[in-house]
This record gives sequence, C-alpha cells and structure tokens, in this order.
Amino acid sequence: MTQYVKVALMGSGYAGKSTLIKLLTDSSPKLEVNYQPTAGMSCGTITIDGSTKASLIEMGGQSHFEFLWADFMKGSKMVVVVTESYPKAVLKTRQLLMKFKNQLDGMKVIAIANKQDLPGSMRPESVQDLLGVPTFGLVAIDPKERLNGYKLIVDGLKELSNMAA
Ligand SMILES: Nc1nc2c(ncn2[C@@H]2O[C@H](COP(=O)(O)OP(=O)(O)OP(=O)(O)O)[C@@H](O)[C@H]2O)c(=O)[nH]1
Ligand SMILES: [Mg+2]
Repeated sequence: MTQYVKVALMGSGYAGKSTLIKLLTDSSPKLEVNYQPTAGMSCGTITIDGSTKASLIEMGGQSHFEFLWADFMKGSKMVVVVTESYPKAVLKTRQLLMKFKNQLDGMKVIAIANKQDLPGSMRPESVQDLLGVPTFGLVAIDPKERLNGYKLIVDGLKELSNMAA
C-alpha cells in the first residue's frame, strides 16, 4: 500500500513555490510563466520510493493567505521554505520564520534560495546564515534543475527516517 507523507512549501508570494511544484511534477520544458498567485493552496505529488509518495502542499504566499498557514502546516513531515535570493526578500523570509517559530518547532525545516539566475542574488551559504536552517540554491524555472530539486526533498525526508530508525 502506498504511504503518503506531507511536505509543506512556505514562503512569500512570488518566491517560486508553484514553479518548484511544476519543476518536480511536470515534464513540460516550459517552466517560466506569468505570475499567477496561488489562492489558498495547491499541491502536487512526487514518488519517493516503491511504497512512499510525498504530497507537496503549497501555501499561497500572499500576506492575506498567511492566516491559513498554521492549519495547512499541521501533520507535515517537513517544511520547505522557498525564498527569492535578494537581500530584502531573504530578510522578509527570516521574519516569516520567526513569526511561525511555534508552528515550526520540532519539524524538519529546509530552505531553498531560489532564482539564483538573477543578478544580485545572495549565495545559498549567506542565505543560510540569515535563516538559520539548511539552505540550498535553485533555479526553479530551469528544467535541468529537476534532479537537484527532487534530491533536496528526498534527502530531507530520508534524513528524517534515518533519525527515527
Ligand atoms: N528568474 C527566475 N524566475 C523564477 C524562478 N522561479 C520562479 N520564477 C518566476 O517567479 C514568478 C513567481 O513564481 P511562483 O512559482 O508563481 O511563486 P509562488 O511562490 O508560487 O507565489 P504565490 O503562489 O503567490 O505564493 C513566476 O513568474 C515564475 O516564472 C527562478 O528560479 N528564476
Ligand atoms: Mg504559487
């Protein structure tokens, strides 16, 4: 029987959460699209192994959807914080992490420093220093990054099950 684990994607509007889901679930080569804010939530599913799938739950990042996040996060095995990589966006993401500190307490949290293709992007190591959680660089609109993105999620979940073993 297939087991589903829940992975919540969190982060400001425009950070690239929907694009990340598309990168991981959609084989179409065109990932860059006009921005359509996610209203409430959206989701996608990826296969982890023969018996496990992960449901990626995106929480719409525009500030008027923030009140939904605490509920959407419940029951997640892991939270992936997606941020744009310019300094102001990273500071905003840091604030979000502080704001949701209680909900995130005890959960595995990783961050993605997205849009590394844009000039003025901070390096993932510097983003990690500010956010205080393991941080990985990504260009979610680039289909060549599919395997990288997939590995981030799978490795994060594997670490969790190793810890539990
Ligand atoms: N240059 C560049 N643009 C990107 C990248 N990832 C996403 N984008 C673009 O950024 C915009 C916002 O991406 P979305 O994935 O819709 O952002 P979101 O986090 O889902 O936003 P909300 O649903 O409002 O929370 C889109 O126009 C994407 O094409 C990237 O790595 N590089
Ligand atoms: Mg979205």
